[in-house]
Amino acid sequence: MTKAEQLNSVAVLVPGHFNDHAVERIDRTFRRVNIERADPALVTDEMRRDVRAIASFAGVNAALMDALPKLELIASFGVGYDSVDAVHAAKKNIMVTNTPDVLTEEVADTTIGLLLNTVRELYTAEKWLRDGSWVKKGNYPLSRLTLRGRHVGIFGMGRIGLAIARRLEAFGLPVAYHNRRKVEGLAYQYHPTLKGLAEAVDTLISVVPGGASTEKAVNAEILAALGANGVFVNIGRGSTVDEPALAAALANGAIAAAGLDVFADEPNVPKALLEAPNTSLLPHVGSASHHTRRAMADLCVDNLVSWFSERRPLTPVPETVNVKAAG
Ligand code: A2R
Repeated sequence: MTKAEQLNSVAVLVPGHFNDHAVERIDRTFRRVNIERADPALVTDEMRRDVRAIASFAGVNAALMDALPKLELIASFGVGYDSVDAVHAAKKNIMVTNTPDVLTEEVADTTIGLLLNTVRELYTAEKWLRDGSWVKKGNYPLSRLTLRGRHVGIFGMGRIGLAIARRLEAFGLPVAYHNRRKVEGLAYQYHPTLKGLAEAVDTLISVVPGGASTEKAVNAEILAALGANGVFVNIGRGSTVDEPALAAALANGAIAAAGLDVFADEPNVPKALLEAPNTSLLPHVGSASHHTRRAMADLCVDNLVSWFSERRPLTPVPETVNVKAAG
């Protein structure tokens, strides 16, 4: 069997709708097996016998891994992989890969757009022009908030956090951050606690991964510490925020405004956030351009190719770095 024929015989499970470019590349190289959603109840005997990899946007839980005894690799599409049980995968010697770096600049760009839109009300101002209010009522009211004079705190100074910080420097804004560990050699002010960071700044940008360690970390106490002039922006994961507490803080003036690209139960957005006059809301579009999604698709499929031809991953997640390919 040639190498190409060998790869062609590898069954790759693709749950639900997937990126078109990734699907094209998988079809050219592997044998794609579709399943309506990532649900172990839908696994057939044939899948149980053949499937060696999953390529997915969606979460992969322990039960789905357990239902596929030949599974070697989960190639997750996106940098955040909190919906994949990577700890369980490591225990079962299953490799998990994600798509870091290739989306960093796009997500940082979106963050700046969302921040500006939140403080300068650009969406509402454009609606004012389009609905004829400019002609009928005159100038759009001055924005209550501004970026000028703000002090920004980044919760999650990783790859994307740093790209956001660099952009904010160009805007002339001081930056501080909170991670579990200080980043050596980085000049931005470090705060060992999220509360300490929130107290020190008036603009908080959350770009941490989802999962247990960040679950509802941005709560009523953190928002109160941010203060009445506070602006909160979330580009990381919705699970990081206590959404009812955020809605209350926006309603009672504990903070001034919020810009959100991610939500706890997507695509459902709490009514209180939808109806609040001081929110700017996006449907999880941080990395969502053709350019960047294509680069993510390529990295996702390159991980499949590397694993099944070289027996090594390109971008393993930390939990599975020690997983070794058999044979
Ligand atoms: O805590 P550290 O030293 O591991 O720093 C990471 C920080 N981080 C946290 N900070 C405070 N409390 C936590 N429980 C916590 N967990 C993680 O978040 C690190 O500086 C940052 C994540 O950076 P990277 O791993 O480089 O990820 P990247 O590419 O910036 O993407 C961040 C997230 C994704 O996971 C998606 O949820 C979203 O942005 O697209």
